[in-house]
Formats: sequence, C-alpha cells, structure tokens
Amino acid sequence: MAAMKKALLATVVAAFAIFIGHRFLKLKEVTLASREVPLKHLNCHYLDNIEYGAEDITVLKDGLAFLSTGLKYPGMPSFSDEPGKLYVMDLLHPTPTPVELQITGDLDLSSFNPHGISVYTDETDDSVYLFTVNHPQHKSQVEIFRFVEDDTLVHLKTIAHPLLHSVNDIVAVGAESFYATNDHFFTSDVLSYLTIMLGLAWCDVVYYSPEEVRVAADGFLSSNGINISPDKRYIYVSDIIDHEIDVFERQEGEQLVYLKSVAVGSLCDNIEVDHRSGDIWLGCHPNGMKLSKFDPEDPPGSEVIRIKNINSQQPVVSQVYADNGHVIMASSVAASYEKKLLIGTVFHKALLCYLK
Ligand SMILES: [Ca+2]
Ligand SMILES: [Ca+2]
Ligand SMILES: [Ca+2]
Repeated sequence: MAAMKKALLATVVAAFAIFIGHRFLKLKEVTLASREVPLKHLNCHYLDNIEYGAEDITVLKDGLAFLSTGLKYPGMPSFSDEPGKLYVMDLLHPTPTPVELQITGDLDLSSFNPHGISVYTDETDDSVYLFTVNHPQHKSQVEIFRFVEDDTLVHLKTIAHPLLHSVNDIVAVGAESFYATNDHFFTSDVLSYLTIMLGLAWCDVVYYSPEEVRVAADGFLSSNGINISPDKRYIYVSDIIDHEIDVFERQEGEQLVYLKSVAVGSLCDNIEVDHRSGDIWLGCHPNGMKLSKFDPEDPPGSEVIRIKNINSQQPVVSQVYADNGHVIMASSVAASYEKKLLIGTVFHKALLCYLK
C-alpha cells in the first residue's frame, strides 16, 4: 500500500512538474522571449520635450497629432515622478514640436496618468473631443476633453464603470460614446499572471454610451490597442499576446461581429489607421520578456508593422522599422501622416521619421 501511495505521489509530482514546465514554455512562446530583430532603420530624429514615453498618439486628418505621455503602469518601468501630460503637435509645420496642452476644468492633474487616447470630430460643427484613458491611483476611468484654441483642453466629464476595470485603449464613436479594451481580466497581478500562464482568453471590449454599457466582444488573451476604419465600418483590436489583429464589423445598434484575425508575429500595442489609405500602423514589442524584465544592458526593442488591405482576402503585413532598443525602447504606437511616421513608446522617447 505504502509503495502504491509513493508511486501515485511520484506520478502526481511528475505530472505537475511537466505542467509547470509546459506553462513556462508557453510563457516563453507568448512573450517571444528568444526573438531578436535585425535593425531596420529610417531617417528619424527624437521629438523635443518627450523623455518619459508617449504611449499613445493619434493624428487627425489635418495633420494635428495628440500625444499621451508619462504613463505609470504596473510592471512597466517609469522614470519620472511627474504626473502624465498631453501634448499636441502640428505635422504640417516645417519643424514639428510637441506643445503641452493646458487642461482647464475639474480634473485632478496631480494624479493624471494618461494611457490610450482617441479623438472624435463632430462633423456638424467641427468640434474636436479628445478621449483619454486615465489611471489615477491605478484605477481605470475615461476623461473626455474638448480641444479649443491652439493648446487648451476643457475637461468635460469623467466616466467610470465596473465594466471599465482595466482599460488600455479606446476608440471614440460619438461625442460621449466609445469602445474600450480591457487588457486584464483580474485586477490582481498574481491572478492576471495566472490567466496568461493558463492561456485564458478572458479579456473583452466594452461599448459605452450614456444609455448603455455592455461587453461588445470577448475571447481575447489581452485586448490592447483599438481603432476604426476611415469609413467607420470596421473595428480593429490588437490581441497583444496572441500576436494578432482581430477585425470586427460594426453593425447596427453598435453590435460587433467578428470577421477574422491577421497574424503579425509581434506583440503589437496600439493601432493607428491612415485616414487616406486605411493602412493599419502598429507599434509593437518584438520581445515581451525583455520588456517586462527591463535590463538597460539588453533593452527591449521596438518594431513598427504596417498592414495594407486588411479587409481584403490577402492583407499584406510588413515590417517598416525595427530597433534593438539602443535608439528607441518599447515602441507602443506608430502613426503615419503623408510621408511622416511618428513612433511613441511606453516609457522612453519618441521619434519622428521620414518614409521614402
Ligand atoms: Ca488609441
Ligand atoms: Ca485572439
Ligand atoms: Ca496600449
């Protein structure tokens, strides 16, 4: 009997060890832990005033770019104690320079921690609304601002809701409505890590309007960047640790219908869509393990990926820029405007590059 118990115990221990080993291999696989990217550089220079990350950037049709800077996010490095800030920059200016936006109204600026951003332009009166994910005290809420004059944002409202619990990015679809991604299922770090280890696709996209708040799509390992096609018909979501972009059709009554996933081979963070061509631009993390470990001697790299013809039968996925972290670390967004390309990062600098 004792021998049988011992044999059984040994089997259980061995099975557990295999399971843990298998999960660690899985973790190495999802983080692309052994990936090194060969350099692929462009003619670029650093943006003035951006030293502590520009996690998200969005560009309007008229060449005005908005930047969300100074993010403090659990598990990510951050090298400034200052609160986050929002900047604006005119890409049509001969020497584009980010200018800090002055925020007026009822918002606590000392705990401002901006993350994903999106702009909604009301075509009827040309008013511009800037939506910003904000994490004061590591909470998740969405701030809506109105952009007035050259450098002022008027804070209109703060939106908080239990379904908006771990918001990463948003895409505005009206003056007060948006889709938002939750990048975690649990707010606890340990449980979140477990869901990744076990490969549980429990993250979702939430639709918010003053009348209705609901889960609009789910089944993501970790839903990160989100954006919309120029004709407003398609919604794109980056499932970052699944290494793919999921495409949804937006149907009547704000219903999202899943169409397909496009593999990108990298951990792509935010999504920007070129207004003219509809091309998808992605700021990606080539190696997620280097990002979470953060060793300045072996820094996390950067990668920009473009998808052409995403709604066709044959989308074309190509790498436009790659660096090993010695020029730019942890790219999280890439935004193109005519022949210019902006690259923003989670905690490092930002680049303005020129496309051939
Ligand atoms: Ca965004
Ligand atoms: Ca997926
Ligand atoms: Ca993001």
